[in-house]
Amino acid sequence: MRIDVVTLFPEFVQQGIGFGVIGRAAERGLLEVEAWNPRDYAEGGYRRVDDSVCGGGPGMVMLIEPLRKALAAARQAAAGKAPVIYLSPQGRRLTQDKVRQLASLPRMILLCGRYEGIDERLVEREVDEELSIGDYVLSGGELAAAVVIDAIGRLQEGALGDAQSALQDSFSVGLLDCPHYTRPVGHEFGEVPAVLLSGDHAAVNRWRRMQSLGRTWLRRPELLENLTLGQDDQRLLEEFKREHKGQTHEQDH
Ligand code: 9WO
Repeated sequence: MRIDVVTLFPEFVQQGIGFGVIGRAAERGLLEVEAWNPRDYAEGGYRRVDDSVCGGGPGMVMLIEPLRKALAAARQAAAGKAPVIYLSPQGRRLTQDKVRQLASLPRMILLCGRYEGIDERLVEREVDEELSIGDYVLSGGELAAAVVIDAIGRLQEGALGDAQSALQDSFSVGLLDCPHYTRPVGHEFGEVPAVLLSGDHAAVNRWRRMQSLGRTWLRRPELLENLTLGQDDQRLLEEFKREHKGQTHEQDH
């Protein structure tokens, strides 16, 4: 997959893909990321990329022309249709389902804003989709773009060592992940749950499923409402609830 990123801070985005699973995916050519700086397409000695907000008020808005030219350059750099995705708090929320859809595309263009954002006329004419990674405001779209690249990059065929890993991800089945442990089995902080040392794979799988269901119930009950649990899952969740008597859905702190 190829991802072109239009950003005033190319290094910012490139930094996000240098390490671990995504770094290896990039090294192996599974993922190609190139940045395009609107500053390089700006006019005049000052190479202006922003101007004051129409209607007054503090802050600056990114100019149409440098962004339009950077987008055109990004589009021409590789063959194939590429959706332009603008990262902003006004976008639709990114979910793992959406990540999976995007991961199946051959290419896309991520547009990062700075300041108060970009001129809405550019959004209307050049942006196919506005995406948010969560309900908070950053100082620009770059970290959000890095999040999208990371989430998509690790799903590229061959990026994860174990082909099963992506299937077992938290959220791939709509549930939170179970807890994990490693050695030593006995530690000052406590013991590893005995079932994980039993060698009984069926029992281990049941325990993990119960933990996933239970944690989802405790921490993200709204996720369970979107699922229809089978009879086995319902029993496991009831067992978890019995063992966690007294605990209830976590309230807002
Ligand atoms: C700035 C601002 C200042 C005063 C009052 C409200 C304000 N909103 C913004 C604003 O949204 N600035 C954005 C900064 C403009 C677009 C790029 N920026 C951005 C993207 N911040 N946060 C994101 C983002 C992207 C995706 N998912 C979550 C957040």
